[in-house]
Amino acid sequence: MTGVAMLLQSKKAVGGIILGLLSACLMPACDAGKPNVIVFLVDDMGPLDTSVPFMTDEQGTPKKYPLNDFYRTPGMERLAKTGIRFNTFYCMSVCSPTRTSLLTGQNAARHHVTQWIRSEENNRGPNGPPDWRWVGVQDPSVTLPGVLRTQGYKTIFIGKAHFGPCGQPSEWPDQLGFDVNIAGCSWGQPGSYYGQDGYGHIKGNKKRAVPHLETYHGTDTFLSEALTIEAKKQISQAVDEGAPFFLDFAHYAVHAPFQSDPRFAGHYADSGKPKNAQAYATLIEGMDKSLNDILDHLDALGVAEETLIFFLGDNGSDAPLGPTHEHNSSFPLRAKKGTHYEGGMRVPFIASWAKCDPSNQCQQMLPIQSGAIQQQLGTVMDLYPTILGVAGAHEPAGYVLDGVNLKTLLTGKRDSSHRETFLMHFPHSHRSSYFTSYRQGEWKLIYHYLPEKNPARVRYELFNLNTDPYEKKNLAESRPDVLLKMVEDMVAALESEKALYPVDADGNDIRPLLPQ
Ligand SMILES: [Ca+2]
Repeated sequence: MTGVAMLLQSKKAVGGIILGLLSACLMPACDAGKPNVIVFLVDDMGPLDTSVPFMTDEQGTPKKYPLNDFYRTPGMERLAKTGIRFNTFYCMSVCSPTRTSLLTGQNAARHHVTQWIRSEENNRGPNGPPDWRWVGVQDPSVTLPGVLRTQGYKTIFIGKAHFGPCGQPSEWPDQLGFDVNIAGCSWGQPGSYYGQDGYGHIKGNKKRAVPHLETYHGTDTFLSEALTIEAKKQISQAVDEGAPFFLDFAHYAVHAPFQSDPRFAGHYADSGKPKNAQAYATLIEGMDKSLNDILDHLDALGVAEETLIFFLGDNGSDAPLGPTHEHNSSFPLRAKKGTHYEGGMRVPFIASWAKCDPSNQCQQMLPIQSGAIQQQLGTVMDLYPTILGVAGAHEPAGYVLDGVNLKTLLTGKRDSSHRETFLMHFPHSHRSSYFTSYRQGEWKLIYHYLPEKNPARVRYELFNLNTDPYEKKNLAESRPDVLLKMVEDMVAALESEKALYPVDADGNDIRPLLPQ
């Protein structure tokens, strides 16, 4: 080889290396095996608060109910077309326990954030366990964003946090593994949804004024819109920086106060529904516009194909449509937020790539069945292992997980190894007080520790959700065989998760009693 030829060859080699480095730098996040992930969390949204049907008939075909015709959610319809939704997806019955399960992949019975967190004082209630985790989760090394951050993800929080009380590190998402926090703090509701009110800083409930959004104070920008503008900015910035991102976009909507969003009020004026129910519907529609805007923005930036979206509510519906324990707010489901019935803890859930492209490498890694509806149950705890799975990450060594990876269920197939159980433990006082509900296959047990303090006034409620999905007929007395087994299995589940029990006046645990 001549000297010139050698020089040319070495130049070519160097050029190749440089080109390789450049293409690695410019490589879309997905080619590196790390898709962007957005959790789009809606506060207090139930599975009937949408024009997308989540209920199914006996053949598993989506079935519409009157509430589906009342609400308008074209953004969710778009996401349901590209993704898969779950007929049965469970969260805890109130905010902070669900949000902590999302962060940790653990059940509330195990992480011990069993009650919603009151910001200024410990709200364990008269018989609540003294050691419940009012201070929230404090260790960022085990949280979902904390682990994703070690994998090169930029981690962004926008909206309502409600992870911890005032004065604790858990008050602020950027102490829990998020690089960026906009509008998240201890508050479980906004001081006001109106920009003219400064979201509570100028007018409204000043003790719950939303932080960080001063730019919009005194304008007509509704809170859901302001958060969306901020989310789009953060997405653009993360894409510019070239790192994959994890965005926990947690709307304050549709939690009370039920303030009407003027952009959508006209759609419900002739509905015949009460004013606060109309206002609630405008909050739903504003949240839905936000989803649509985010999908458009991802598409415009050219990252929709490599961005995975998980849409869900954080507890059952709080729609102001009737008595707490009856079949109104989530008809045909029974009851609403905070209760032990299905309406208390069933939420809408959709998983989808922001834009379908089966040839995309990331989507091949996690194929999602478009337009499908999954009949097997999922829970909020499952998001932690599912998201770590797509990011190629693992939970910290020795860490105990209660969630399972939903990968197979997202393909629309049946997963015979998937557990069909859900334990929901609530040892506090609220709309439903001092209960554990335990779903196992077709059966659901509700155990009341202090039956005299609950509207049910019974210790045991037992429903067969196959034959009685709307919990109308208590079978506790007519099926003592099933009742005994369900109580035994519930006790075993509580013990294995190291649950804390309600206590009596002397501070002694009130443990579950087996039926006589
Ligand atoms: Ca909530």
